[in-house]
Amino acid sequence: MAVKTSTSDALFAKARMLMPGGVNSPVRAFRAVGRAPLFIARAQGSSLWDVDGNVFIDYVGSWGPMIVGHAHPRVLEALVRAAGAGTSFGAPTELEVRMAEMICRLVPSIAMVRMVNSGTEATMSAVRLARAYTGRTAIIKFEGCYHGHADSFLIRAGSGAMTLGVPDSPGVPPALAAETLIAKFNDISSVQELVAKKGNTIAAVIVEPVAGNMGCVPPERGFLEDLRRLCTQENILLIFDEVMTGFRLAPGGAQELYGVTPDLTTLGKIIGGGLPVGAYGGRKEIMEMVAPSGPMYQAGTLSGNPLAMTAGMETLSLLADDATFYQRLEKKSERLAAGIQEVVHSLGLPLSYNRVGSMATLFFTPTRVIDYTTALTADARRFAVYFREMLDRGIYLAPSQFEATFMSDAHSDEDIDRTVGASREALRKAFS
Ligand code: KE4
Repeated sequence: MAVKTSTSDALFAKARMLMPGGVNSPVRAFRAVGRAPLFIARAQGSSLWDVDGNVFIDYVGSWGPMIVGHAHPRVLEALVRAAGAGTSFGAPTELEVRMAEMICRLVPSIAMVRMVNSGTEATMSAVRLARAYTGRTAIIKFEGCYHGHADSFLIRAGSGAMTLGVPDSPGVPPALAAETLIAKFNDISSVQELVAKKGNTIAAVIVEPVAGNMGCVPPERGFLEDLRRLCTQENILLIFDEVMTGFRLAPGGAQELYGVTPDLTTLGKIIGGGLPVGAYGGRKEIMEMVAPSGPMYQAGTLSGNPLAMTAGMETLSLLADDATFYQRLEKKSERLAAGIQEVVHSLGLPLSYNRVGSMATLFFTPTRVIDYTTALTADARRFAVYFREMLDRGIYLAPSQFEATFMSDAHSDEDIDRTVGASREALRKAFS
């Protein structure tokens, strides 16, 4: 039964007059799933309530940050306490020292870190730093990977750009776009070819170690190791964009899970516990190039904001200080994966499922999705039917075939079993 959404619809009509597409980030507009977006009133644990009073089990989790669940009491308490002391000073605080200590402890490849306000700021700054450190100008990214909306990344980008079919954005100067070389995810020979042609102009390779922005696409065995070896031998910096995977796949992120060490790491999402935070960091001799200790300039009025540091540190301590956190998350994620795959198998449907830890995607293609090309074989229209049918059954998925869904510690077995039951009915509808 379709959810009642008259209040959301009225708000959306007003929003469209005031904000491009009625949203502050494109993928929220539900353009790819053929219905208007829901306006959210509040969230708690694994649940979202929209402004019409409908309640949903949430698998977006603000696109990754809400790994401990929405409105966690410890995070809220800490935030209230911090806000009472003031919301921003534009001056150093002890909180930033403690956050930096925590990041360097959890991610050993980060010997020095700079806090910023978004994942885009983190990746944009990391690329500028790589260019400054190497004196080179070109970068390699992978088609279908998304590193935020800085000019250099909007070439064959994933996430909303891929969802809306605009992987290359207008407004990016051709001269700058030419400095972004495109390789194929999971295809080391495509990287070797670029290095053979342009090796001594390439400052960095930036990669999502587990791609989450063309849907969830794991690295094939040896891919990350080959990238590491190639970058080392060519004096190219390897940047792991762990904005999505950081603190999600393990306390030390994908680099801990796969045992591959990048030169620089970018972080976001979970590190802010739902408040705007990003970070970039790595080897000291690289990071000391960043102003004011070095000549590479990067700054931010609200970088290291005390409220964002508080929410982030409280969230990180809930992960890092809980010996069974990641086992619990894996059990929940495996329960959902097994349930969905059993439904797909019992209905004999031509779908494939990718999962790494608590990030996963059900692809509407029988093809095993290993890169942008295979991701594009998915039937996004049929996915849209599935999305709408799940929404009508109280399950809030990522509104795009080319995004990952996220499990949190707040999801119960009952939530998961309800999701599996709803997927059986929704898949029947999508294939009827
Ligand atoms: P932000 O600037 O949106 O904080 O982070 C950009 C970014 C960088 N790197 C990776 C691997 C990312 O996944 C992201 C942002 N992810 C998307 C969702 N796939 C954000 C959602 C949105 O654009 O609204």
